[in-house]
Amino acid sequence: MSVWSAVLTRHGVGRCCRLWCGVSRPLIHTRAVSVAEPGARKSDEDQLWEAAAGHLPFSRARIGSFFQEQPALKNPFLEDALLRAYLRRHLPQQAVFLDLSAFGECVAKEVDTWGRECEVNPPRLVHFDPWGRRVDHIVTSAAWKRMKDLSAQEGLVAIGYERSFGEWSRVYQMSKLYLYSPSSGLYTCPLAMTDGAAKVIQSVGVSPPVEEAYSRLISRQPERFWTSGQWMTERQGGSDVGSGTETVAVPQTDGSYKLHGLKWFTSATDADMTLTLARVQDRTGATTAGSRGLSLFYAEVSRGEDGKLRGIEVQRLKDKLGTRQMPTAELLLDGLPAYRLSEEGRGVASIANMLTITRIHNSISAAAAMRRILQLARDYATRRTAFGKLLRDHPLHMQTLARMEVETRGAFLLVMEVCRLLGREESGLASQLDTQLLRLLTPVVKLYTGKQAVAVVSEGLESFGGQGYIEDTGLPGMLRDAQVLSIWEGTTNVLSLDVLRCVARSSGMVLHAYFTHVQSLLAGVSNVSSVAPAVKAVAGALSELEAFVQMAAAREPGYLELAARDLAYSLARIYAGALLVDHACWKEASTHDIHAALKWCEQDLCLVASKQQRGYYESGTAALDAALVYE
Ligand code: MFK
Repeated sequence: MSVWSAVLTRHGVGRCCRLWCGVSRPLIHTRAVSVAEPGARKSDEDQLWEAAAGHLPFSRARIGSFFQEQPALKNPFLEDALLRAYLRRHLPQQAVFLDLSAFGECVAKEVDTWGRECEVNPPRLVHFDPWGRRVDHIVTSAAWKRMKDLSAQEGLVAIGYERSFGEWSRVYQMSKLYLYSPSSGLYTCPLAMTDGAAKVIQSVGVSPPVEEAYSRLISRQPERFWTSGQWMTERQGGSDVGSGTETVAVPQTDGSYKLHGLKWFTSATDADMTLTLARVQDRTGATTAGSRGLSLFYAEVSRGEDGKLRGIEVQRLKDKLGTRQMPTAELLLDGLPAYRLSEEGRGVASIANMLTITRIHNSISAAAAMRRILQLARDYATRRTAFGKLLRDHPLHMQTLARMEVETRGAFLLVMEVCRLLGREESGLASQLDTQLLRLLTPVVKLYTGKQAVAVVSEGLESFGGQGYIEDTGLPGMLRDAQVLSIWEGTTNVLSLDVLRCVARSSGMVLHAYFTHVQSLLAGVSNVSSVAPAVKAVAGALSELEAFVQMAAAREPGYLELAARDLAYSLARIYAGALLVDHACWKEASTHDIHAALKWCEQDLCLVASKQQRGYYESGTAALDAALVYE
């Protein structure tokens, strides 16, 4: 019998405890800390208690000797075999590898801590100064400000405009953002809008009054660098911008405008400038309704000599599920000085360039969130023991992580494909097919990766057990932040309808580009036996998709609308399958690449075909769905 059980038996501690609280919990710690009189001889009993305490795992003075090692964030570039392989294949320049490797080290060693600081020290709004004057000051953390300087120094926007790597410059820029995003404290949100604003200005022409702003948006000098907001959503319109925008633009004699309206979601509201939409008033005060009445405006966010924001009142900061690191505000525009950038009535078409960029950034953040939770989970699996062995030695745990890995790989290759196409378009190398693919894939990739990120990050939290649910590990915030990815910049359904719209507007040419490109990817790998089942699956799904599209084109308009979401998913899964197979057949591909391609292609790649066969999109189903919801 051990000293411990001898003591318990002798004092009947277990029994006493059972009577007291209903469970067998030794109360010996209450005894072990009793303090003897100084100099007094210890009784036999005390000595026995002390001896026993030496063997105890818990006491009031000790909390046990086991502490779980936490998951370590290592250099995310060196930890990412797929990213490095992708770059070795397409952009093997040493400068890129050196930069990403050094940046990855900086992210793991330093930036990640700043990101955490942004989370625990979120922005707050100070409405009044101590003497009652309205100041509307959004106070942000020191870490948030450091993120701005870092973004400039690292060229996180600039790289896309310097184009030092030609058509691959966007891939380089987005690779860097991919490493940065999960540690950035959501600073990638203002960077997305900054990049989008630079793109819009470039497309409408870099001339006064935005010449200076443009040079600041793409600057690498922290003291010059500006960020931009994108104030599009109003109380009536987040998705339906055309009918929901109430803001009016009142012409001034000098050719500028003053804006009056209420912007409901303005993210990264501490930006230096913004692009926004408004309706120009004519002399009678009338405006044009709908999308065609909207124009695009540029405005600087500045303060007058009285310290007050010019033409802006910050109503309140939003109380959000996640992305709390970043200020999102409701703004009253009360005579905000602005310049019109688009032709009158061409606001939506002009801001669409910004949407393309922010949706690609969104997709990068989605793929990055998946990659990051996996990196942490796989590290943790080498540190955590359960049931006598490390988590990495439990086959079911490894199966779960492997499934997450396959999802992440598909997302990564899809996003990089869009970045590749964007880079080709911007460097003047895009064929018509490339341009059409870019238009179609941008909403597809955004909606698909946004949803995948929530699922993968949620699954990832489970691999930490209860710790995945504990705030100060930083893990729950990853799930909260992932949830915005399927909402911000277009929800899943809005983007699914955007897919239909671009198919219709191009008279089907975007789909023609899609089929042509997937077929060319498959043709390049048709003789590779190791991926033959995957090639067969993608080719089969592609044929099903083609047949579905032809059939659906002849159906009533509502038919395709009901199929829109499944169609977008099918487009994403088939394209990702083709990319995974293509990557698995690259000369330096590993057996893991082959395994990933095969696994991906085992799922239902063409959802629309299987659901159409079950009558999901027939006209009666809409009424049945509505009746089911409102029963
Ligand atoms: C990260 C922190 C987040 C914090 C919390 C935030 C919570 C969420 C806050 C938000 O509200 S985020 C904003 C969400 N809203 C959106 O993303 C907008 C969604 N709506 C759309 O995407 C609509 O499709 C859109 C407003 C762009 C267009 O609708 P319309 O008014 O019906 O316009 P229309 O007639 O389809 O297109 C007008 C022109 O734009 C056409 O050009 P043309 O006149 O030359 O033919 C279109 O081709 C062009 N266009 C439209 N969408 C395009 C596009 N061009 C390229 N790409 C596109 N995606």
